[in-house]
Amino acid sequence: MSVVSIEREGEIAVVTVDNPPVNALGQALRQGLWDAVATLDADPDVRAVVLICAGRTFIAGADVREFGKPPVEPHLPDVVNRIEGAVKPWVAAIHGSALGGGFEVALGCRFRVALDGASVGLPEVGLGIVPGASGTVRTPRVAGAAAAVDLVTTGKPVKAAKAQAMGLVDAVLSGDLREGAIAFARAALEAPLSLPASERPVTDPGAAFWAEQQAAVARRAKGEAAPLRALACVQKAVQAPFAEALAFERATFLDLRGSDQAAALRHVFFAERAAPRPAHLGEAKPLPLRNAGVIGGGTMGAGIAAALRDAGLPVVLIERDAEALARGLTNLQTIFDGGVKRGKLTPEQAAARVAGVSGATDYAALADTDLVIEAVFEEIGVKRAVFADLARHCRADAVLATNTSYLDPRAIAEGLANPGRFIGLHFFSPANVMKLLEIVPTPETAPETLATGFALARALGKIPVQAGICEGFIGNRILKRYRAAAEALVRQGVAIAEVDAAMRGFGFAMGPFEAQDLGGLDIAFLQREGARAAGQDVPETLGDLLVRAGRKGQKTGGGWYDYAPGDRKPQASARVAEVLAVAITAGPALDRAAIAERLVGEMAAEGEAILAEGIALSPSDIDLVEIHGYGFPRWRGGPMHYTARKG
Ligand code: 3H9
Repeated sequence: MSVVSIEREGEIAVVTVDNPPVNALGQALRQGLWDAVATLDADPDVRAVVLICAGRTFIAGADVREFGKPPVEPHLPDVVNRIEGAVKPWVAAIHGSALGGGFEVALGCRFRVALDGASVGLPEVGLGIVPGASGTVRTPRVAGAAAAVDLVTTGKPVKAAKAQAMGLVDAVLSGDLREGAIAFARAALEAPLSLPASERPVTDPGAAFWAEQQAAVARRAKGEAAPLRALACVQKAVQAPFAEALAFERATFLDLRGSDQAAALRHVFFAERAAPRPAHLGEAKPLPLRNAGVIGGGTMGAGIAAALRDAGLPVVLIERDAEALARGLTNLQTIFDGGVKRGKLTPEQAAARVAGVSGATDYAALADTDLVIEAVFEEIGVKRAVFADLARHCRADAVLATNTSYLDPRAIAEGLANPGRFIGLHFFSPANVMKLLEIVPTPETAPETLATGFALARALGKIPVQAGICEGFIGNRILKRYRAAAEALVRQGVAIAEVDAAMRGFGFAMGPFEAQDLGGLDIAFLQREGARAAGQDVPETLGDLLVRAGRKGQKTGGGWYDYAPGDRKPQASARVAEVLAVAITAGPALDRAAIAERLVGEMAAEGEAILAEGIALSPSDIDLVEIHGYGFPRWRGGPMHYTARKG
């Protein structure tokens, strides 16, 4: 079947694009649109054309799968120009999302109408590129320079109503889009046509505006190249004739398309889309998820409960006594209050989220719960006692999950009746914000339980990654190696601040030592002490020396750095130098790039070991863990992609 079909409604032709799943602009679709212009221009009975899409969305953009290959004609900028140059005016009828090349096609149309709920945008910077088919050139001509800068440098789509207010779409429709768009086209024919986008005048906001935008975009972009290049395209579009600006945009697009950053971001794009539905789940069906229970209302438990509420699930929160329960409910309230303060929730929405949580101290409240997630203290005895209680009170088919980050889930589930329903679901703090969910089945976990873990991740909007059982699973195991490698550099004389600066330079928001100061050095210390007490041979770390000297991080006024009271700015510490002196010997000097290469190489090496042991199922899963759980810069693609590409 053709991806483009044409029907007539009197003097209006309707061109329907049907290229599942998202109507991406592959070669066949570009050709189909190209031919449709010629067909309809030649038809004397047609006076206007409605361009509409079948399926879940309007054209969602260029086909990203074609980006690694040589471009094939007709090229998209030519298709867009041809639609704009058609003798009959085209009306884009948008539902779902008109993104990237999809929105550029819509900009080639004389009019754009959108269903309420639809969105439009130019998300190309998220793929390490700039719009390549006139998005940066036509957008300022329909919506002005400031709106164009916002759209192309952030990549964030805007909803129909806002798009209309910005001038990006001409009308917002509700009800039947096809009928509404045909009626719009008929009415448009009654009035003089507006100018095509390429011929509209545009005002240059002036040098001060561009300087300000450059500073702001550079600050946000950190090491990412595309946002500043996109800004340069908009500036060119405002200051140069249309054709010259189009050529500039195209050259920038082609240059970036072959860049390391674009390859990395494409890798992440496909990894993220593949993660929620891994092929190995096969036919296993998830169990129904109508409600959930959370055991423990501490930071982690409250965060998990908030995430469940954000997804609309009613939650029962269990604590051991009334006082602890009150604290847990307060923690939840604080999370939703924060949402209101940041403008993410209305006070009514926050109230509804809180109202959907019922607190209890008696496990009997979980009698009809589909899924229970345990988030209590990391101590095996405490956790086992929780699961013994759950086994007594929950339905035999309820999924029972532990949020442990270090303990062996098999040991937690020991003796549990129906062990097929047990699974590890490792959230990252704050659990209502962080996107990563490590899903840890035991050898006895049933396929339906595993499928339910993935279904939960989809419902919560999280990125699920399956992990095998080992200490720290995927993420914390790599973190341990990363920290050890960072300490090894300090032992050979590299300054602590140099290591942190190197990793910030690489693209992390924080270096390994600053991050430990923020989170606290004591948790990992206590784990090592626990292992030592259990007879394991755990070598003394530099972190141990600091904790023993009373330096647990920012909360004690100092860790790897000193902090002035009330100030989070790390200051080099004479006391730290004194405490660590016994362990430091002078070694070869390393520049920051070499430090970052060393540490990322160590992460990738641990990733290789994890793969060889079957703890992770693919290198891209490891990349997702590092990007979504540990702040690895997305535009570097994750440690596995980065290291493989360097060869
Ligand atoms: C561009 O347009 C450049 C131009 O300026 C210049 C050109 C010259 N290509 O996300 P989902 C697949 S750059 C190929 O789960 P949803 C995706 O892999 C592009 N495939 O759906 C998945 O495949 P599978 C700018 C694509 O309903 C399936 O579609 N555009 C593309 O949750 C479903 O995806 C963008 O960046 C693509 N462009 O969300 C938009 N997009 O089923 C990217 C998706 O095999 N797309 N796939 O796993 C999206 O944001 C979402 O897909 C969308 C739907 C919001 C549209």
